Amino acid sequence: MENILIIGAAGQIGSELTMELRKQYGDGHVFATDIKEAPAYIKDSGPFQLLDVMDDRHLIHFVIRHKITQIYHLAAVLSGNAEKLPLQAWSINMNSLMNVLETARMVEEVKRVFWPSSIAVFGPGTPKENTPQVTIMEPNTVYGISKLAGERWCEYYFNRYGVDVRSIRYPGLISYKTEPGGGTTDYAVEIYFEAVRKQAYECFLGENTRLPMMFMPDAVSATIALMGALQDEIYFHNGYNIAGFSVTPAEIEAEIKKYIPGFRVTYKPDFRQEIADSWPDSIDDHYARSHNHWQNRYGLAETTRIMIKEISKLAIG
Ligand code: AKB
Repeated sequence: MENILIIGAAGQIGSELTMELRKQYGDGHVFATDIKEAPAYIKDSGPFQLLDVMDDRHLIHFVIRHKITQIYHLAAVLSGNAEKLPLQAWSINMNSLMNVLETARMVEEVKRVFWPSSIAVFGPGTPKENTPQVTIMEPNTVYGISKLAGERWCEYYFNRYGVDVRSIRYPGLISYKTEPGGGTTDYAVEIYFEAVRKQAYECFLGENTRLPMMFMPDAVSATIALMGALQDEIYFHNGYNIAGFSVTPAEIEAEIKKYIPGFRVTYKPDFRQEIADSWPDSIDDHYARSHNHWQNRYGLAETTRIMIKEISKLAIG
């Protein structure tokens, strides 16, 4: 029997992953935690508790008390916010990961750990098109440096202590249930909400900034496929490249205009433009597809159709 701990369950990925894992493992076996309150659907469908992953003693007690067998550690300071407070972001991103890895090393019942990496591990020197799994990695953002260091630690804990930690280099994630906060790819969520709410959006990236993106159901299925794979199918314990579609703000704008013809976007790049310019345009993910038996389902057109439909429902209430 599996007992699963989700750290960061109130966040963009956590809120959707928690619900999917509850379907698969049973509501009572998926323990949602966060430092902030979670949405009602998380609290009403299974156990939820406030937990600060920076508090290592509380974390280990929680894991022992609830006989946790798998940990999903999803809490992080994203790229834009990390540039505003570099030392705090470094401390939170690294120390929280170390607390989770140490807990998994010490508590024998913990069999598997998931920790999200990001396309931010790549840098200006990385090939931009179809970025390979193994390539030059010289990130120049605090967030990217913390993700690359985290990848190295994950692999170290696997090689040295046998902690079965698995990871995905998420692209920008597009979703309507919980909005992200503090990331560079956040524009690709905001643009849909503002299109429905105000028919206007001021974009903080330039119109031709191409970045890899993915619709949340694909990210959730990739994560579950990776965590369900047999141990000898997992070759990379640092982080798998995964790809959905590659898109610019202007292309999303054009797609949204098919539903909201009066939608207007103005482009006013800020400090996040430089971050976006250092990341890949598109990703080669053939290892994730063959090792984890996973395939993405959503492109820009289908993502846009669903985003507009679901956000319109939310707007009506
Ligand atoms: C961010 O923009 O910081 C994140 C990411 C790509 O990891 N969404």
